[in-house]
Amino acid sequence: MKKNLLVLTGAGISAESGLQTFRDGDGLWERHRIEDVATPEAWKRDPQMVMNFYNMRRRACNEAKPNGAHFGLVELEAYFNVRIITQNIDTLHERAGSSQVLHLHGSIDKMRSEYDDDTLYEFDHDLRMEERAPDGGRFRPHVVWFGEAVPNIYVASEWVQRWAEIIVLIGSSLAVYPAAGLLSYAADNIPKFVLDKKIPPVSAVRRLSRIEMPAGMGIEELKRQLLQLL
Ligand code: BV8
Repeated sequence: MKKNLLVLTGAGISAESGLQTFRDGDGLWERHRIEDVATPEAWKRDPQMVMNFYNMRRRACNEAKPNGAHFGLVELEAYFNVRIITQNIDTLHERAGSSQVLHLHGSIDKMRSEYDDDTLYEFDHDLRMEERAPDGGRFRPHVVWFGEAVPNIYVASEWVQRWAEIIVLIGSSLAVYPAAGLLSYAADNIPKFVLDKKIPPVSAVRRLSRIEMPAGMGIEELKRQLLQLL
């Protein structure tokens, strides 16, 4: 019987695919703080600027390729039931072949009408201001902006508290809530691993193994340690 392995990922797992993380550099884009660009207020104030930001992100995501860390998680599906909860809006986990991926903060390949949160449209090209959804609403990226609720946090918390038998955190600074709080819901007695170029503040987490390496290289060490649990 395969054990349930839950993997929480952040921008760091996509860094070696060439995608900018939020913390590397100075967290700025065109001299704006990301928190000031990725908000409903920014969208109301200057929709063109916000659209340019997401068109730039979508082009970068489309050009990026999954890296060894993404593929390593796919390989683990032979030994574990693997579910991934990602904060990333890129779809590199899916493109690598992972079969169960939950996007906490949405995904860059989808749009929705400003009038309807539930109908999603696949989008792989630059959005132009004059484009409208069939219901006449302006298109907006299907991502969770700062200040917006995180609808998938409830499912994510269930997976952490009720489903996970092993938890792995890869490439997140644990700076953004409520995503950052997920690890704290995990049962004390289950084994946990953190793989990061620079281990984030996780001192309060019990039964934690630290692998302080870039994800593309550290994934092999992570797999070695996980397979010892079989
Ligand atoms: C909400 C989608 C309420 C958009 C994103 C004060 C205190 C606490 C909380 C708050 C506060 N003020 C405001 C808040 C709440 C706010 C928040 O947490 N703000 C932060 C800035 C303090 N949160 C929210 O607003 C959330 N909503 O609270 O709603 C509510 C409830 C009901 C009704 C209405 C409202 C919504 C937050 C979601 C925002 N959207 N993304 C987009 O992407 O454009 S967040 C975005 O930033 C990501 O999704 C991710 O979550 C976060 C970045 O974090 P990481 O992924 O960890 O990346 P980071 O760059 O930080 O770190 C990279 C890591 O990788 C590092 O550890 C680094 O060492 C490592 N690394 C780098 N290279 C490598 C590597 N590791 C391995 N290998 C490498 N090669």
